[in-house]
Amino acid sequence: MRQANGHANGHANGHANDHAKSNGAMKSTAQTGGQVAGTDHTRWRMKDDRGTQTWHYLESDEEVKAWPQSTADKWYLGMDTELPDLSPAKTPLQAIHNGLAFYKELQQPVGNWACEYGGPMFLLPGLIVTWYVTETPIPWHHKAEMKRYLFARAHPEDGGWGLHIEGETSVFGTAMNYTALRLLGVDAEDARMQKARATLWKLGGALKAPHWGKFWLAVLGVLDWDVVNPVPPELWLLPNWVPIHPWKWWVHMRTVFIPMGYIYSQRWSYPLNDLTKSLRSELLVQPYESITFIRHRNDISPMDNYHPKSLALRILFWFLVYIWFPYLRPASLKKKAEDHAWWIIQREDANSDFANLGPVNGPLNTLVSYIRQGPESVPFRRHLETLPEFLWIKDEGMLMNGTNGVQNWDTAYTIQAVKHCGLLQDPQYHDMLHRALEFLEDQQIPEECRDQHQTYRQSRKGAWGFSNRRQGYTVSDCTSEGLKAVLTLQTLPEFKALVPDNRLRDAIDILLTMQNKSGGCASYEPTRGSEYLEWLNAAEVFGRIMIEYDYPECTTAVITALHVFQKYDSSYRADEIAAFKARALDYIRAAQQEDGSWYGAWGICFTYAGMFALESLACAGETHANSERMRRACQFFLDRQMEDGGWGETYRSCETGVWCNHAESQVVQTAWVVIAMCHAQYPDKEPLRKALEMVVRRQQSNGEWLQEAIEGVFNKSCMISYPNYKFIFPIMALGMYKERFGDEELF
Ligand code: LAN
Repeated sequence: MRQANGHANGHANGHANDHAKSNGAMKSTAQTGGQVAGTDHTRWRMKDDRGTQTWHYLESDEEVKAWPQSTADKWYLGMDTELPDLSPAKTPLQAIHNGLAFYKELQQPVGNWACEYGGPMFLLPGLIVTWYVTETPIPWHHKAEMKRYLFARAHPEDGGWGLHIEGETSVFGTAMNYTALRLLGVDAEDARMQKARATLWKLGGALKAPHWGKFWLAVLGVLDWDVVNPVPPELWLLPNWVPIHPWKWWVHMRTVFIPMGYIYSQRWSYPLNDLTKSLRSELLVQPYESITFIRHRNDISPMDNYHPKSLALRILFWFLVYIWFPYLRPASLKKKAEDHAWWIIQREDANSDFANLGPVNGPLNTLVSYIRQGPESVPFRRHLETLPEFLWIKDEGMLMNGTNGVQNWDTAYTIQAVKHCGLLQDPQYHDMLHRALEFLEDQQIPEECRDQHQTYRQSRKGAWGFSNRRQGYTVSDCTSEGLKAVLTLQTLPEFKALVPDNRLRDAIDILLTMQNKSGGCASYEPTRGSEYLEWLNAAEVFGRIMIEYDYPECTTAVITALHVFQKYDSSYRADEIAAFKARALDYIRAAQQEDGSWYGAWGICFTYAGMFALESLACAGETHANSERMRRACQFFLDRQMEDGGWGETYRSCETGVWCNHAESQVVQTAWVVIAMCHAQYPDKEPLRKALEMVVRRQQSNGEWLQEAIEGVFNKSCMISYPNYKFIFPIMALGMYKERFGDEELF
């Protein structure tokens, strides 16, 4: 397997033990091959204001003095955390305490855990193009660190970039990141740029980019709009019953489609200047003037073509390009469609306080506000203020996160990890847990969206989202994990009941809306459209994006949340809850594959989904002893256990749907399997002991674990990092093993 970088996931966070003691910036610059001047990493601070996270660079010594760098900041930046060495762990409990001693120091004062959420390599360029075309100045320190990051993440051999940090070089990755570096001021004759360019040319140049790449380059004025397949905003004007109406699409697709449609409809481009003119010759293999752009709409490099466009979509595009736009579309309809798109955008901005659903529609909405209302307008200004919430800095430089953080998700999971260790009532963790509870209380979404139905939004009052309350999107499993975490803590005498019953019930009301006919649950909403909509998937680089699907992960979260709630309050909507659970469990059973496994959509891959599915089955009383399903699932894992006791699969499992062994076992995936087997009440201690021996041997003397391969995924083809998983899941696995087999020495 080729990797985009010398190391799997950067040594993103961690390696306190072998880390240079002094200035993080100097160390990282050396690590990444030098040449790009960085900033002084001792001057970066992360501010967490009720879950709104932003990075600040302190330029004066006074500021530095007044705002000391936290341990968490140092860890994010890959600097020495200076946390002490602890007595070496031999038993699960010792390893848990050591792990928590470190991890607890990473908690933010407001109660949540934070971390880098990088991996995708197509996000930062969208932001940089948006800043460039709106002539937004970029602070020098951001610029410097973004350059460092992009160079650090270039492929060591061919100098290009992939779709994500571990992916193979693609036209999308290379054309976009090359462009981003040029917009950040890097010279075209820089040796690394020459190398990247040669690679891009070998792949056929920017004409071979997928749809989203062509779109951004058209915005920049480097490609002609004719090369971009249509994004017709008038689809929003169709009656709701039409099967392809965008309200039925997966929420990420439709919220990206709205501003893209607006910009496409306007064919808005930045006026040509020397730089963009030069980019035309740098990114294209043939002279710009000689190209008939309209003929290259469907040109795409094989490296980028994960989901080739269907014949139906190509015919639809042909009709739109050659008939609809030139001959049929009345100007009044264009205006109506654009006005409507703008109206929805304004609602999305208002309902998320400009945080926006994600890092793609955030910059796009910014650009629409600029086009529509100008550089001085309030919406545009507000967008500029919130966009930095997507930025993150680490040892390698500055990147754009996949969301505006992981706040609720990692915090809810942390509480549950401690629960599985039986340590919720241990006074040394009281303060940490209390603050985590306070955070979750504060982040439950208190009200419905404005114009909820006209904007096709799912209910959200009582929900938790993945990141923070401001972003404001219900997620089925985030609501479930939030609810479980809250109930787990506040039903203990040591904690106050911060979330009152009516709000717990609101969360249940939300969950009860989330079930599909199949019994399964999807991510943000129940599935709205038919799977045939995948024929309209124009993004090429992603799979299964057009609609919501059933996920064993999300379904399990809901099942277990309902289960926990039933024990707490057996009267509220009891029959509906029971029926929901029964149907959801049937879905989980049906989703098991022949070989005993489940395919994971949000973590890599079978190890991740297996952990959830077995928790569901355990909830229904199935065990290794009484269930053939459980036995098959355990056997699937046993057959794949590695020499050293661990498990490891690569991201190729997600792309191909077939288990792909990693060259090395992975701490996080090993923990997932141990958790799964504990849920199954697997009777034989030995394979699990051996697995945890490996996990504990990899624990550092200060209690932390180091970053290994990337953990998460979305849309089958794009990987994303979950750096806190290396604490949460080993701790949870050690806890569950200890509860089951006792606290004897592991080795
Ligand atoms: C996420 C992150 C969290 C994730 C879980 C909660 C883990 C999952 O169980 C449900 C789905 C969800 C909420 C999820 C959906 C897709 C996201 C938002 C992401 C993987 C993070 C980034 C990704 C988003 C789509 C990235 C932007 C790219 C586009 C193609 C629009």
